[in-house]
Amino acid sequence: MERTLVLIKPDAIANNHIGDIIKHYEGKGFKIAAMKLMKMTKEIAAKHYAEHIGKPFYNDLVEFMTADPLVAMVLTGENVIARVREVNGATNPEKAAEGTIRKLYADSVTKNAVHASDSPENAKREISIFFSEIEIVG
Ligand code: IDP
Ligand code: MG
Repeated sequence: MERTLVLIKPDAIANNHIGDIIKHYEGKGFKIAAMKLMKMTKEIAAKHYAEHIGKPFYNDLVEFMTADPLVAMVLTGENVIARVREVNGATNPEKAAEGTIRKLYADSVTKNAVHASDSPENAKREISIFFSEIEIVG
């Protein structure tokens, strides 16, 4: 069964949308294999967002992601990596399709409610940043 890393970002938590967002994933039949509420450190951010270091939005992104708690989770299911990104919607919520999590709950292109891995390689890499294998069931 495929695994992906999802983060419910600090804006969505501040707006009380943890339950709403989990409902979207459960509604699609994905299973939660690991989950925790935590704060992202600058060190974790630099690992997780390594591909974005040096981009114009990087500092604002890290500032936002490390300021307040987030929820990290591992979801499992068939083709879960691609399907969760569909459920999440486009990075920019103004361009996200109707009914997607970002369309419904995101504040802005940076404060866009959720993160999900974009490939099997990144899913494996990102999951290992947030969870040890014994914390993952399924
Ligand atoms: P993704 O989250 O849809 O995979 P990425 O391109 O991987 O999008 O960017 C990572 C995160 O960086 C986005 O989710 C968003 O929070 C932020 N971000 C991406 N592009 C921009 C931008 O052009 N301006 C501001 N923030 C951005
Ligand atoms: Mg990405």
